[in-house]
Amino acid sequence: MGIVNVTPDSFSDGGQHMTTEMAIRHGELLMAEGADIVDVGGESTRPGAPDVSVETELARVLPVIRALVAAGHCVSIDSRKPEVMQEAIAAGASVVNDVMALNAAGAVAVCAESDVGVVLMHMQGQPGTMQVAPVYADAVTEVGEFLRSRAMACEQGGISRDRIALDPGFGFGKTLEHNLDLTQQLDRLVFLGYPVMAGWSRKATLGKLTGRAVAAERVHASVAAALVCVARGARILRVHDVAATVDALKVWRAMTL
Ligand code: HH2
Repeated sequence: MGIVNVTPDSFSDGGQHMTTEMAIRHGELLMAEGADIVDVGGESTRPGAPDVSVETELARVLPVIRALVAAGHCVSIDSRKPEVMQEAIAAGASVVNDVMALNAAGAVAVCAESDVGVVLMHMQGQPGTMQVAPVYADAVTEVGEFLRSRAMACEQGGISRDRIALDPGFGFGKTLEHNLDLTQQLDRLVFLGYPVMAGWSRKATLGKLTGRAVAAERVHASVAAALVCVARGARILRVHDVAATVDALKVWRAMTL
């Protein structure tokens, strides 16, 4: 899954794909580089990011979704707002990727009324404050229990099991240790029986591990993290650097299967 952030303030590529034309071109590039899905977002969820109105988010993402769908691509909408999900689905999006795991009122119903796939992500707290002091008794158990309960709520709400993927939400209300625990024990989330998505791409923990303060310089670290997640059973990788990740996966497959 390649990432297109149509935002001025995303943590690693904010402002780079801000106009509709730039965003469409970037989505086309990621698909040409080997992505299977392009994830379009109109609101940054980086720590401390300001909220964005429904109107602003729609104005950013809808023309991009329409163009990429018209070009035949599988498009995902990265949003936590049911209104945005609904319009994105009407515009042809086939996946809803939600950092709030469809917890907003009406989100499950909007997705259940269509045939979209959904990605349910774990986050502790809210983007504004989530990195202030995240606390868990046992991060892997708590994230697993949360994701399982959200998956059950979706199934009860009419989203069949085969439409659901789970994501531990690296960096969303988690310290470096929590992120590492979740990666080392990712197989415990895989064991829940849903495809698992991993989103390590360029994140701050990789900066801490490598000493790289600039997010765009974390490509090698991101590829390494992606491969570790694949080794632990992840089925979908959400990445900014599609070409590098696809090359690594090709070598991985040739040498391990
Ligand atoms: N990470 C980000 C946004 N959405 N969705 C899922 N399912 N998993 C993730 O790990 C995830 C996500 C943050 O990355 P990015 O979109 O590049 O940044 P921003 O939120 O600043 O736009």
